[in-house]
Amino acid sequence: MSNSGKFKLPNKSYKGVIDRYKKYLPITKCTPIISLQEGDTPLIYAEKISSFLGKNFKVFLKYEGLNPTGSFKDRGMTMAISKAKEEGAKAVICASTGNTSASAAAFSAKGNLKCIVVIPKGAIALGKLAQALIHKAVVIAVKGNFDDALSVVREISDNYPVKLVNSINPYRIEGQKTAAFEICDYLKRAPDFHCLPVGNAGNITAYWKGYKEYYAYKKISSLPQMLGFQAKGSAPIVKGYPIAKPKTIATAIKIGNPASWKQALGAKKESKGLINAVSDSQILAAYKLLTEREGVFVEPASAASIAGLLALNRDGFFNKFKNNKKEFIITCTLTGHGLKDPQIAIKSVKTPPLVSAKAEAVVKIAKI
Ligand code: AN7
Repeated sequence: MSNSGKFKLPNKSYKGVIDRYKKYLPITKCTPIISLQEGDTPLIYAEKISSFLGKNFKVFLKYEGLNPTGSFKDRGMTMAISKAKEEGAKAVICASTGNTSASAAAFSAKGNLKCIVVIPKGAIALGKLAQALIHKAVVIAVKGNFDDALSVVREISDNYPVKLVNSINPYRIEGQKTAAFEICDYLKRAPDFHCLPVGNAGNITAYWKGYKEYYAYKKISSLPQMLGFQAKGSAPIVKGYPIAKPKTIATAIKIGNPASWKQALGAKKESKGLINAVSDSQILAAYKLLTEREGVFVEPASAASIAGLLALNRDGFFNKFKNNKKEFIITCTLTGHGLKDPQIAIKSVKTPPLVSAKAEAVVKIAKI
């Protein structure tokens, strides 16, 4: 819908998730579509990880780090910002562990909205903070954690003319469900299992909604079991009570009282799935496995999908499906790009050696 002057966009070019899936989304002819051509992310076959599980397993990585702001949040944000524009909003607000704020800031820039971002002090990965700031959001840190920040923005949006664009906003969930559609369109069936990290629990809610809708539309004939993973120090859903002081190196999912807690439990129960916890060291091991063996760079929270999958495999969860004639498809959402958190990447590797600028010095160290 953008005004591109005399230049006509080619008709068949990709225009983002709202344009592709408008039939399944609550938009009207009057909705101004604010898009950065988000979505249409690759589903990468993970050869090494598949081999860990066994011959009749195929593991695919839904690489959401390739969205325009580097995370899955863009799918929901195009909907939330477009609907905010339709409703005449002038400003939006969110609390964030980083990715929501980066996405809200970018889509607000595109849609000419003021964007206010409330973040927990000192708990945002560097790349995400840079994004919110460079897109000119008003960024405010609070002395508290994500859950405190979320209650502040809820109160503000209840009392002032600013639209809340956290995943409590139902349009966020609507946009995010398109990831499930893409997976089914690509595979031409539903996966048997779907693994993903769980923080505020919006994404597991959205995927499950997407799969159920595609099933209702007869686009797929089965539903996956949803396998969600929280970080051990921030695992309220696993423990069954809110965590006052959540802890984990995966700052994106450092959340003690998820807004979509009930919906996440619904997805788990209806899909006969589970929500488990993985330790920081399991997350880091999966993070390294993805980068070193699969060539895919994600942020730590995203690696929780793979950490959880490998832990389930080790514990025998998949044993009853092994050596079966049927082929099992497992999809894992990799929610954010590795460049979001360069500090953790640098911390988890050795500092490169410094040698004189001579061929023999490099050859010696590189063992050529
Ligand atoms: C990379 O940006 O909550 O369970 O404020 O950034 O839908 O919350 C981010 C969450 C997983 C968890 N992976 O998804 C925020 C925020 C990454 C994330 C999650 C987030 P939800």
